[in-house]
Amino acid sequence: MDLNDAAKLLERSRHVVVFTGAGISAESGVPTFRDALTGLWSRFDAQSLATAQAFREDPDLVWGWYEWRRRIVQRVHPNQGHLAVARLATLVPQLTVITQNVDDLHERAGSASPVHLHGSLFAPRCATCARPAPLPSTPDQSGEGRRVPPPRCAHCDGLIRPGVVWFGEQLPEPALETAARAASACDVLLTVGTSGLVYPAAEIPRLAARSGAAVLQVNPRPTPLDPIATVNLPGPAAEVLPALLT
Ligand code: BJW
Ligand code: ZN
Repeated sequence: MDLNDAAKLLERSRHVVVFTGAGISAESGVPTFRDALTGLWSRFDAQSLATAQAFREDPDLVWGWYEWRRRIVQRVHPNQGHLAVARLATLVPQLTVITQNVDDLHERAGSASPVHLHGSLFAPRCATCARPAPLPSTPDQSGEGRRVPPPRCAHCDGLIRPGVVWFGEQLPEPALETAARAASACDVLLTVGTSGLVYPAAEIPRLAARSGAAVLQVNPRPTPLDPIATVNLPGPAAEVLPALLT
């Protein structure tokens, strides 16, 4: 099967799930996690930044790191990959966008309500009482590796934490449920720019494959999802996705 066959599959499908990871935002200038030279985990230690324990031990370091990443996302723009995903919604009867990304580039490209499995950089909440908190309106104090003290909760004075899902934390139940339901009901799942290493999210394309859906994978590099993919479309998302829709 090649790009043309994959395009035909998409065209004829009734319910498409698009499952995205950091790779779809790479060409916008948002760093991925696991790419060898440019990935965040090649320069930063996940255990000291992306766990609840890290936040308890050094809230200023963790909050500062997420502020730095939020400011990067605010400065960049959706790319042709995000735009193609938004356009796909107008070409098939039903489309569900499921993203592991904590950026808002799908929304800004015009995808109505992507399911965020790993939360968002733009939805901070209280670490104590869990109430949502406003984004800081202070001028940008962030910078790579710079400590920034987190704001305090207006209700209970607890520390405000980033609204993302850290290692060892449960994924938001409604998001995971919606994703699992869509994956088991779709006829095509298009996985884009994910290493497929992080669970339970990586179960989503596997679930679709077990339920009989065709799995189309867009990624410049091999991933553990290669064996379940009906077709692998190697290349950057901002090139392959528009080509798939023409
Ligand atoms: C391009 C491109 C271009 C480049 N175009 N492509 C089973 C087995 C082993 C371990 C576990 C397991 N089940 C659970 C675990 C533990 C853990 C886990 O999965 N660990 C593995 C890493 C080993 N999972 C968890 O801890 C999860 N929680 C949990 O299991 O809770 C259980 C529980 C139960 C009951 C009570 C309490 C708990 C939570 C996982 C949360 C993950 N969080 C992060 C950070 C979010 C916050 C933040 O942003 O800082 O989410 S980690 C990071 O990885 C982030 C991403 O969403 C996630 C996935 O990464 P993604 O998107 O795939 O990016 P990369 O960088 O890995 O890959 C990029 C890809 O793009 C590459 O393939 C490139 O080739 C490609 N690419 N340029 C297209 N231009
Ligand atoms: Zn609170």
